[in-house]
Amino acid sequence: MKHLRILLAFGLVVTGALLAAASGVAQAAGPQNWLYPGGPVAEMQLGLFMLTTWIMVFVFVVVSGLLIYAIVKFRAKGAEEAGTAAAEAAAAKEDLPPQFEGDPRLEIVLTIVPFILLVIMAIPTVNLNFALAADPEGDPLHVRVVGHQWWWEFEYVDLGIITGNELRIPTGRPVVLHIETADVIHKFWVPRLAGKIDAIPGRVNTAWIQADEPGVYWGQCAEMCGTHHANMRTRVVALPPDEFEQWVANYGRGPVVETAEELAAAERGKLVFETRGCQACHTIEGTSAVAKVGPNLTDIGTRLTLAAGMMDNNRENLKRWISDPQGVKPGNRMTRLPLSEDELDDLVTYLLSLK
Ligand code: HEC
Ligand SMILES: [Cu+2]
Repeated sequence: MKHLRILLAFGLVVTGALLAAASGVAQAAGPQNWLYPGGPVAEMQLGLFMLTTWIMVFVFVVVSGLLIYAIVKFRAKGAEEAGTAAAEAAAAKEDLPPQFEGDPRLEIVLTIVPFILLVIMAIPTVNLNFALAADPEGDPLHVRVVGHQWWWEFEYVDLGIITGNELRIPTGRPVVLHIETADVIHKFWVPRLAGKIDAIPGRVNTAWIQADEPGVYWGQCAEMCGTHHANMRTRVVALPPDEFEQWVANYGRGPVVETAEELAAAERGKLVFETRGCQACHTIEGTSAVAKVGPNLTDIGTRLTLAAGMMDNNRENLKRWISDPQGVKPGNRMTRLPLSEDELDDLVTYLLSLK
């Protein structure tokens, strides 16, 4: 009985230490730390994970505790002199322990306890699967998500908006994602908002996310999809509902500039965009460019990053990207077009004014 109490105390100490470590990890909120959920879906998934983890920790502690107990308690006495003739003679003389076969009480316990533990895990697992497969309550926003090598396309089916790599959503409102791929298998994953969801050729997988607080939630393609799998990132930008509505209202309104000079440059830049090859692959609302090989650039001036999260979106990086896309992201599907320094300047002024 005394040993059992020591064992129990040992189990409690180990479990407590693990708990403390786990909550420390959860609080270290990195941008992709799924232990730090940013909405109800990730929270429910974390809850289930924690439940199963603690059951596993309990099993581990009990089993290894019994093992340690048995090793210590039933170790060969006088093992220090093992191998000597005297020790062997002593061992041979020692009586064998009582011999018996099976123990029905022990076997029943060893069957029932794991069964109960599995049931405790199975019920919430099945429940959560059904809960997440059902349509969320409230008035969800529907977004078609399409994986491309190596960028993401987001189409707001009810709003007539298409963006790339950056998903803007209102806080506190569920967003149903209809996930597809244009080429190979990808996997949409924004760890702080929900677990991974496959993008499979010929299929549409549905899932929903919701962000409770405004902020930027990082994502990463989670299925090896070619050279730039690691550079196929995404940002979910959660905005307060009125700011989201503002973004929706501003979408496609054309250049937003401060001076007449800038406006003239943006107009020239638009012409470059429409006539020098960009229109063969990109769309910008309100221009003659309607192609869909690359990301829709209608709101490119509002985006935080370029080339699926590879670099910040600013004047310098945009110039670098347009003048040498293959140098920045070798093998990606954008070609370099010959432009003069002035044309490039005007083009970048135009793109950054689209916000
Ligand atoms: C042959 C097709 C093609 C042409 C021509 C092309 N692009 Fe692209 N563009 C793409 C593709 C594909 C991507 C996505 C690359 C990636 O991230 O993997 C892209 C990405 C971009 C991005 C980054 C978008 C984002 O959300 O990260 C910008 C900006 C851009 N292109 C501007 C231009 C401009 C300006 C021109 C004309 C000078 C141009 N592109 C010509 C195919 C093209
Ligand atoms: Cu991918």
